[in-house]
Amino acid sequence: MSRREQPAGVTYHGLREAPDTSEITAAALTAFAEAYPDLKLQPLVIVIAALNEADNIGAVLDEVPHQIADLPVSLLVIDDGSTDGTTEVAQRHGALVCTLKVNRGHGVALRLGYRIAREGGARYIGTLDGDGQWDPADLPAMVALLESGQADFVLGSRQLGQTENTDAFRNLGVKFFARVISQLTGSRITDTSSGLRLMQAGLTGTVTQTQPQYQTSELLIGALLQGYRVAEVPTVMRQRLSGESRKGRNLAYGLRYARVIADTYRRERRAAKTRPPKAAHPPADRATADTASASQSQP
Ligand SMILES: Nc1nc2c(ncn2[C@@H]2O[C@H](COP(=O)(O)OP(=O)(O)OP(=O)(O)O)[C@@H](O)[C@H]2O)c(=O)[nH]1
Ligand SMILES: [Mg+2]
Repeated sequence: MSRREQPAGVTYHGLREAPDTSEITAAALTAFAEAYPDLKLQPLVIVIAALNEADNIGAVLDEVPHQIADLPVSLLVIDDGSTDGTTEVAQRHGALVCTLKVNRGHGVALRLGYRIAREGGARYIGTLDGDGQWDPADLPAMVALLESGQADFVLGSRQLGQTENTDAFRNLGVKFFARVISQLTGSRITDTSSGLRLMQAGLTGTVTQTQPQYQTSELLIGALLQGYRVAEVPTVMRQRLSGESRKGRNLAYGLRYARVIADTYRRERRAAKTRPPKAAHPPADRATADTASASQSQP
């Protein structure tokens, strides 16, 4: 069966976008624009990609305050080809929902969300997962780091905080990849695959992103090597509210994750060589990063 004929309900696992991705996302955008003709987004947009999270997404959405650190919040769910009614549940719980007809991957779904948020005028974009693992209670501290000009991109770190995940292999992987990315980029990062993130909206448009699934490290490495300042705050990563990880087996996941890191690093190093000097295109309005957790790349 060709990828084009992939039926609804099957998860896309390729390391490159499926050939029909732009067609599928364009159809989703058109339907979204028709569903929300007078869309007005708030300055802070929380983007949640969800694949078959009907049992969890309601609680996730209910937990996010309408206002975070004085910023009004819009909730935007990208339903990534779910077959369990995720879209309807998310709508009932107050989110704007953009629905992909078939699953095209976590990265594709998030990029669609970033685009809608940017084009809708968001100042900051945050991410959470649709399974309740990341706690929005940490968002005010993250907003403060952006608002005070100390960072452009803030990660919630389970390593600085705590994880309730008891999978030793997965926890070792988190530590290992943090070391690898820290070594490669010259910036101390402790959690490279956090789903709790907050960033300047513009960053999502200037960092190259192509990964259908393994999007966290691609965005992070790209941002660091472009000179964006990345900070971390401690967070507690919880257990999934219900259901199984959508990520597949640990070893295959780890190997694919490693490959994405290597490919992204090579690509971004090459791009850095042809980029104009940093001062000519500062990524964002900035002051000197001075927190213990803030780091800046030395590309
Ligand atoms: N894995 C995966 N997740 C997707 C996809 N599209 C959207 N998602 C959502 O992305 C979020 C993260 O997926 P999870 O499978 O929980 O992955 P994870 O949190 O990194 O890994 P675990 O710690 O094993 O839960 C969830 O909200 C999913 O519903 C997809 O194609 N694949
Ligand atoms: Mg999860």
